[in-house]
Amino acid sequence: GFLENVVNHAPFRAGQCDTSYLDTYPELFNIREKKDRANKLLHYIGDVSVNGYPNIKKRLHFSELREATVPEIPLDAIRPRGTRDILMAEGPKGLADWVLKEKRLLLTDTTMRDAHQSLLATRVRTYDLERIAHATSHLGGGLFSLEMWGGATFDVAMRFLTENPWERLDRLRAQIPNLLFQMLLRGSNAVGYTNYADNVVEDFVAKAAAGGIDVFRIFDSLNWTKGMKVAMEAVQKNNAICEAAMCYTGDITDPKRDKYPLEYYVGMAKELEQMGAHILGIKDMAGLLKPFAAEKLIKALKNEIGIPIHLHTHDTSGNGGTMLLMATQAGVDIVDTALSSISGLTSQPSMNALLSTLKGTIWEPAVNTTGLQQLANYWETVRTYYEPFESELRSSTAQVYEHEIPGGQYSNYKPQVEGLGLGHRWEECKQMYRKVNDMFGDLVKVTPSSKIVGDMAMFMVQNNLQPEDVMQRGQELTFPQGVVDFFKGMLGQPHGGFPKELQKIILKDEEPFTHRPGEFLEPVDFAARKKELENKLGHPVKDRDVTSAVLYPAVFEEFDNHRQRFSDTSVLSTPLYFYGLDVGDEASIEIESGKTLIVRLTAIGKVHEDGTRNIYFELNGEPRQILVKDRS
Ligand code: BTN
Ligand code: 3PY
Ligand code: ZN
Repeated sequence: GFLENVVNHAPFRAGQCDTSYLDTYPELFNIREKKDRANKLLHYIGDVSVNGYPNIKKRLHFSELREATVPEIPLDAIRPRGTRDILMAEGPKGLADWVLKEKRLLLTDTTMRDAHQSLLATRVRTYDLERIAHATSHLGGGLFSLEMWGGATFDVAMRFLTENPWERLDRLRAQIPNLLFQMLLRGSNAVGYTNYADNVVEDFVAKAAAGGIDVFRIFDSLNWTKGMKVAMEAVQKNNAICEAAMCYTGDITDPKRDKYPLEYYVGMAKELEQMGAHILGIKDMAGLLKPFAAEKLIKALKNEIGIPIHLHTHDTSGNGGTMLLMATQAGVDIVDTALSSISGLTSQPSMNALLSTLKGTIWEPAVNTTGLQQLANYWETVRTYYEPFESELRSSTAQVYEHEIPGGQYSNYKPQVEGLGLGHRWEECKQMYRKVNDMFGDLVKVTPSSKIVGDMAMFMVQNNLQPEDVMQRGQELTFPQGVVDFFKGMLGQPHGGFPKELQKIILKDEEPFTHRPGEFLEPVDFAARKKELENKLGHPVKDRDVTSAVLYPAVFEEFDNHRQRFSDTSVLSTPLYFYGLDVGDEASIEIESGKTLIVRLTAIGKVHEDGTRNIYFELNGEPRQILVKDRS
């Protein structure tokens, strides 16, 4: 209206008028900002309505998706005292002692991180997490922790969901002050796929701890403890809980698979305890730990170490629930499970099912079974929004003992294989994954070493190569850069070393090194990076966004461009964000607390010569028209 005309008027914009009144009352400009925001969001909605969300195999329709029911928490309900209250009172060591004394089995709920990383390609948005957060803090009262950050979520939030991972942390922390927040940290690779300079890892941990992460599960993708030290010390320095994890691979019950026997794990566990871990994590990322192996492992560890044991697995084979039961009987302290509707297959075993199993036993967890069912019901509906990201795995499969693909990689690997046009050779890619593992000397495979194996397998399938071909004609081949860097030692040293002959073939004339990569990487000058970034983006940035940009330079910039162009699209519901509207659909958007926009798509105009279309909306009952490029 009038105000818009004024602020767009050239003399006004050039400052050729007395604006002291406006300077005195900056709040007058809020209207403009809100209008601007509404306009930007309409552009996003118009764009996604016309062009769809990039790279999804199936488009759903806004009007066909149901709103998920959020369990009602009475206004006067008192939030249950939780594990975070214990941490606040007793500190990390006190919390670990409390765990040891607790006879009941403790549960971590992975629904907000690994479960959807493993079933839905990490695509669950902050919107859906935040809506259930308050109810989770009440109904999840007796849980040990919520795993809700880290792993692939940091990257995927920016890259595919165009949202800020730090804001996700803030928004969840604000709603859930009583339960421990847990993240997955890839040691020297932080939340990335490559080793970073030590000060980058230290900076990241400090910011994550300040943002509200309590438990850091730290691992190294080769079980190389040297690659964990910097991160572990940073966590200890920030007075958070240091859960140092060893990754489980192979099979300790198979005498033929003797590279990783029981003694290997006991030795590593002792080392991690000596390095100051508050909790020992066992990270069975692919679900290879079989029931009797779990019994053997937990019993041995309970005899050899004095810190609590936290067991993580994936239910890919369908043996996950049985395995957790054996581990429970053997004395494990904490296990990872997911709410039933987002459990099973490549995700964690079902929490709700394990609860029924343990009912009436000495291990029965002190949680609200009905409440956890209500939370599972919420996620059952929310999951339908993400259908295009589901893998085609419909039943559990013992094939995982052959290919050994981690659950968190599986649901992302499939789209990568499809993206290369190799969808019809998926079976071959899985088998090649194992062949590459054996060729590489039988590795611990977990991000990022798993990505190296996966990339190499895709490369070999794409180029019709077998391991023999690589050994014979490798000198002529150009290998994926990640594979070359891996053999150079950029991710650290694998147990037993690299296979020498293959290493020569892949590195050609380059010399590998055996030092810790972090010792050689230049420390990052954060102040300089901040200046650079602000100059490039043309607006001020927060310190933690500098951290994001240091970890993921290109991804962060693209995310920032999206935000400048469309404003914060994390306020859009998930159906709206992925699928836009069809003509006649109406959606409400709460752009901030108490401020709601009602958007109705009234018509989509014909394509113009230049490929644009007019999109007609009603915004709070007023007609609005925008121009969108049709990219079809
Ligand atoms: C894994 O690969 O082990 C974990 C899944 C991570 C997937 C993300 S999606 C974007 C990025 N590019 C990749 O190739 N993988 C990661
Ligand atoms: C990750 O690092 O993202 C994982 O989930 C590894 O299992
Ligand atoms: Zn996992």
